[in-house]
Amino acid sequence: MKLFSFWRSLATFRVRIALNLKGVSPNEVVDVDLMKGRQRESAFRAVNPQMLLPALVDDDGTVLFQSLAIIEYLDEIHPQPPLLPRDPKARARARGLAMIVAADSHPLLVPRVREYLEHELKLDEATRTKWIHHWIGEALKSIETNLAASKATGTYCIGEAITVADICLASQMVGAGFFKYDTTPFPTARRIFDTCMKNDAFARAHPLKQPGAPAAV
Ligand SMILES: N[C@@H](CCC(=O)N[C@@H](CS)C(=O)NCC(=O)O)C(=O)O
Repeated sequence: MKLFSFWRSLATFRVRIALNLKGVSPNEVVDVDLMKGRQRESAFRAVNPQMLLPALVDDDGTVLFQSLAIIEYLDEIHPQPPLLPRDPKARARARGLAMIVAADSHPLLVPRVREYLEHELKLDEATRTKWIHHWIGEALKSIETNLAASKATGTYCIGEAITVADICLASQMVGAGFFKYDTTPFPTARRIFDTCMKNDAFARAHPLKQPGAPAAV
């Protein structure tokens, strides 16, 4: 397996957590520097025409893209420990919480969007930060309200087992930190995030633990 990755990529962080939880190590990690725009160069465009990280190339050459699709694939080929609950309603809940992050919040913050705001719409830095904080906050408010109100919430987003919802929550919280967004109004999300980050699979996957990462953002 070959993982196309960049230290700062939150979507790749999600996949790294899943790989670690499953005890799978890619044979090769290929660095694609998003800060230098390497995702748009032909070498990576040939791997993922969407020009987004992560991409995971399986041993037979199949290219997988989109973090949630990759995580579900890993869950299917390495069923233990499961990353989705068995119960259909709990499964839908785990996917729903995950998608608040991966489908509705994170895509609004990524380099291509930030660059569009800056270079095409000519928004100044303060306005761009306002945009980023708005969408981080919208997701965290809905996640916090949802988690705090649900009997399903336990040590983790869904009871006592780590699911894809916790993986996505971790990426949201780390992203909030990168963009200096205050998460103190979200105690349930913070509690679950803190618990997750004590797990070695999460801790080792942290963006700042990856090759090329700075000591702090
Ligand atoms: N929905 C995608 C998001 C992928 C994505 O936007 N990745 C970012 C890094 S976290 C990226 O490669 N951005 C490059 C760009 O915006 O040009 C997923 O979950 O995999």
